[in-house]
Amino acid sequence: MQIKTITTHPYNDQNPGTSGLRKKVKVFQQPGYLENFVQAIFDSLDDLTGKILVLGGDGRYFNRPAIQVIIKMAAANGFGELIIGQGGLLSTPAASHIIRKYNAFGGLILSASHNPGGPDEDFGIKYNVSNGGPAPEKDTNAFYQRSLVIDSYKIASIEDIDLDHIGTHKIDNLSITIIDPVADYAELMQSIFDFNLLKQSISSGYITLLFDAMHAITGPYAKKIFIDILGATPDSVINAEPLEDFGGHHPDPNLAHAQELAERMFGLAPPVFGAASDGDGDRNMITGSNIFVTPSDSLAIMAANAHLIPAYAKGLRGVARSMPTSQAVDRVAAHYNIPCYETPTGWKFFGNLLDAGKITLCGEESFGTGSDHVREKDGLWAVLFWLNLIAIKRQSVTDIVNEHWQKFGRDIYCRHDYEAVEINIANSIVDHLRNQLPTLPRQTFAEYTVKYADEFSYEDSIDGSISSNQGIRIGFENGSRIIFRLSGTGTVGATLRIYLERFEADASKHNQNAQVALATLINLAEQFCEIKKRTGRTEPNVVT
Ligand code: VG1
Ligand code: CO
Repeated sequence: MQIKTITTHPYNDQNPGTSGLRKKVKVFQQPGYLENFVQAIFDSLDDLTGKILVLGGDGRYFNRPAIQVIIKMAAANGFGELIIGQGGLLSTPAASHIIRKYNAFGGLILSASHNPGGPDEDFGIKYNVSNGGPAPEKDTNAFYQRSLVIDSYKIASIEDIDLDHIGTHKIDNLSITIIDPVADYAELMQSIFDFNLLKQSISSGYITLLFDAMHAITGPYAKKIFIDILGATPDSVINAEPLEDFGGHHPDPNLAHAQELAERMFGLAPPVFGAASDGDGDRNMITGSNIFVTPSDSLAIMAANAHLIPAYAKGLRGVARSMPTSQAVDRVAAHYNIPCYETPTGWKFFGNLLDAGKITLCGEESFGTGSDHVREKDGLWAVLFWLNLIAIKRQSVTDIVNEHWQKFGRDIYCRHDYEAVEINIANSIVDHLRNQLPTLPRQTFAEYTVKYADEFSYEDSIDGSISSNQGIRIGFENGSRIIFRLSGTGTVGATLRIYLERFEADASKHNQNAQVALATLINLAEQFCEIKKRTGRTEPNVVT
């Protein structure tokens, strides 16, 4: 195999965010842009000679040409084996599983997750390490530092590989295997959940379900698992064909973007259960007939009922949530007397806790839940978890949620996103918030007295690493919180996220609309951050 060394010049913007490097496709199409970042990753890794690399993406525009480039670069850099999903496809949780199952050195996942796709939209790439999880911050920092000084990359002169047929190609000492992207994952799911019970519940008509794959990666996985294996009717999975532009939509599973699903679940004669997943298959939205389950509640409910699921029958070792996620799961952990960890936003912070066996279940408010079965959040796993719960408890989604609130109280929660804010204004908002932090404690606003006001900093209990500036927190004496963070996954301007929560113990007040119940906190948040005043906007772009 002939290997070429190509001279390149560094780009100064290849700093990975919350989950890999995400940029507009046009940015990735600049000469050497993708190659530089991939070479920066390879240069930063310990000896990769002869090792296994897993490769796949969510099928968005630029997925295929990027995979061909990465194959040639992985060949030139000395990997021994490449495992690639057929068609260049792998969901993020499936990639995590395949890295673990085949003892790979790592994997490259091509995705910008819930961001839109197409020639004028977003692309992304992230590296996962040998535990199957996203590279920790020390690695992503190393990739960035390397990208700033890179002056050449290596690429092999080989033909494009046929990605569409399963099989193995041998080129000198390199073997490239194209695998079925779904099979290993479907097998893993069958080892976790009670598939016989699920089959019965679905075939008897007790559970009717609707899954919206949003024209993203989960289509083939959902068809295989729900229709082929579990026997659901073919119309149970909608928007199942992965499209390079996701049909022109945001593959973001929330009530705003999963519109078709929302209309059915809140329309006439809705199915018992409805769910959606995002671009790369790691997020989940859970709904039932006329009910939407807030992701923070979903995490808490899963934790409270996990012992009913075969794989978790022995109980949970501990749980973790990202800092802005509501404290609902903390109450469950306290009830079962298991540890509850609070980490910064992003799945990479759960990896060490999972590896050390300190937690079994973890999640984020951003529609992400997962367990120690892989090292990524996992959309279809969460859907199967809920289906299994409904089948065992023989209760509707509404009853499961209400029963949980009655037992634990309700953490009323919502998130407001202000997208594409001009960077200077966003920074001025953060500075303004920071400046107020020292003076806020002990001040009272309506019925809220500030208990603490700070910037979240996290010390990893396993490796001692410290991650600072992970969001501004204002906590009140009654347990309520307002949190402000700038997103690390956007590609246009800055996105300010405002997270609001308030605990309600009184069951007679549990069925309130969250926006109404949180109105005082929403006004307080504006008083603190002045986003409306400073941008002239009247409302957030997305409310979840
Ligand atoms: C967002 C979410 C975060 C999640 C991340 C990656 O990050 O808030 O909880 O881990 O996306 O998810 P940010 O920095 O924009 O708030 V995914 O499904 O986009 O890979
Ligand atoms: Co995702």
